[in-house]
Amino acid sequence: MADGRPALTMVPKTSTKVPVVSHRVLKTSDWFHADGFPIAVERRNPQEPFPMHAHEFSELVIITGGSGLHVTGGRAYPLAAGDVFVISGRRPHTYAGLRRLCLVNLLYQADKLQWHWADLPALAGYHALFTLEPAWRRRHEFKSRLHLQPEELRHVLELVEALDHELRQRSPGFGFMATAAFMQIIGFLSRCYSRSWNPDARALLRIAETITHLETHYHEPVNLDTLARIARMSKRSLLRAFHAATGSTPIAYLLQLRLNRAAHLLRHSSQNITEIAFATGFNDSNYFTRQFRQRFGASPRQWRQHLRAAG
Ligand code: RM4
Ligand code: NI
Repeated sequence: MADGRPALTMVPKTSTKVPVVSHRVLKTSDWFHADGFPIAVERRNPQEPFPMHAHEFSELVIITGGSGLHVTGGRAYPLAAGDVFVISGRRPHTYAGLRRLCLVNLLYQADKLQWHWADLPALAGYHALFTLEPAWRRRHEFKSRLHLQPEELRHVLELVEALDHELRQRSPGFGFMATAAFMQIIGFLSRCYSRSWNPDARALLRIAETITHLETHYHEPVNLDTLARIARMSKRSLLRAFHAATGSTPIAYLLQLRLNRAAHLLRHSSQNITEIAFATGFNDSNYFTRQFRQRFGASPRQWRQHLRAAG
């Protein structure tokens, strides 16, 4: 185990326990082009043994063939062609039991990409794929991962090829085209997730639907009864599930959304502070100002003045 790989040779049907080993952290500067563009494609045909690691960036993995185990959080999960999952940088992971496991890694720097855009947050599969499944991987034993049908896999690989082509050419406009291709991949995979029929994925989608409800109704009063009805759960179970998945309560999540939206309007609109408070679902502008100060360390007025002064 000198290289950090657990000694596993058998491929079991469900997850198995494996020892937790130390890991290194892959650096953004080693894996992305020197021009700083925040998306890279790495194909592994096949994946060679690679020690336990985490990254400064995130990784979307598409399994294209062969078999092996995804090892993370002290567990090992069997992989097959069509499996798709997200590894946010901080989680140590590796592969084991490799039998010509082939995959595509889409490496991306989430903080540099403006992809949380247009109506993507209204797509339940997006929250399930990028937030909920990674958070619930262990609890759901990886059973809620996205699994593509063969024609879906074929299609996404075509999109990956278009992305890869732009990144190889790097001709003027490549950043625009590659970002567009990446967004198509994200949108397509999120829709595939929304169509999942497996019960564990459906369970995550019900929580994801409460998130999309918050994302699209933040400017209206939202109550827990409505969310519980959407999730088809008791309020108690919803609170527990929501917290396990997002680390927050629906109300705190909503407040966060409203404040972020308000910060955006302070910057990009000419509406006054009371108008912005109402437009983002606050019905009391004093309460809004208090919450805003707590979150951003400045009052809405100071925040706006500061941004204007900074140009
Ligand atoms: C490795 C392996 C890792 C990935 C790096 C970029 O071969 O697939 O998971 O993070 O490539
Ligand atoms: Ni990795």
